[in-house]
Amino acid sequence: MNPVQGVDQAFWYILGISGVLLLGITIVMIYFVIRYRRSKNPVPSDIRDNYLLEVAWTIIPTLIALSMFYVGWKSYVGLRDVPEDAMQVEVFGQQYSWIFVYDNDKETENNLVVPLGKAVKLNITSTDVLHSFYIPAFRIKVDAVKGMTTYAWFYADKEGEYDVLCTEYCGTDHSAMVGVLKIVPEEEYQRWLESDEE
Ligand SMILES: [Cu+2]
Repeated sequence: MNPVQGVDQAFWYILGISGVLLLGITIVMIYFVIRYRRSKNPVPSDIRDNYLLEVAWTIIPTLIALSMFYVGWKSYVGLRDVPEDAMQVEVFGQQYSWIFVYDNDKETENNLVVPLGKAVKLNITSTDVLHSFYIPAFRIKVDAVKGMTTYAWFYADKEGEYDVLCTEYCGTDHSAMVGVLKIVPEEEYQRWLESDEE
């Protein structure tokens, strides 16, 4: 599965459960406030020990929490498991731009071009301070740390242009540390890769 779908599924699943709980708890709370208000129910009943109820309210929320963990874990594994045929690009974060280096030593600034239909692995590091490499459209966000290589991957399945951002405050021009990801047809990519065009 494309990790974008995995992340979105986890998001909607957790949001959905949160919504159901919010509604359910609020409705029951409002009902109790009205039904058991002092004028209707002046003497509170003293209820003790309900074995079945206690087991139910322990087990059901545990299962719900575990199911959220499972959906989240699956999406995380999707983001970390790089397909073997992925092409690789080296990424350097620096104050204040992203540098991309290709197999043939072509180097670009703030301009990541990849061919349509390919899995792309980005090997990410920093030349100075902490940055964070972020492409919202592909749900990837990974720290760029000096002296360490982290990675992210995405499946370039839609032609177009997408934002590349730094999402870790890295200095005065952090907000200007913006690049673009261009997904283009294979032939156009090859032509670009061999050319001097940035
Ligand atoms: Cu930065």
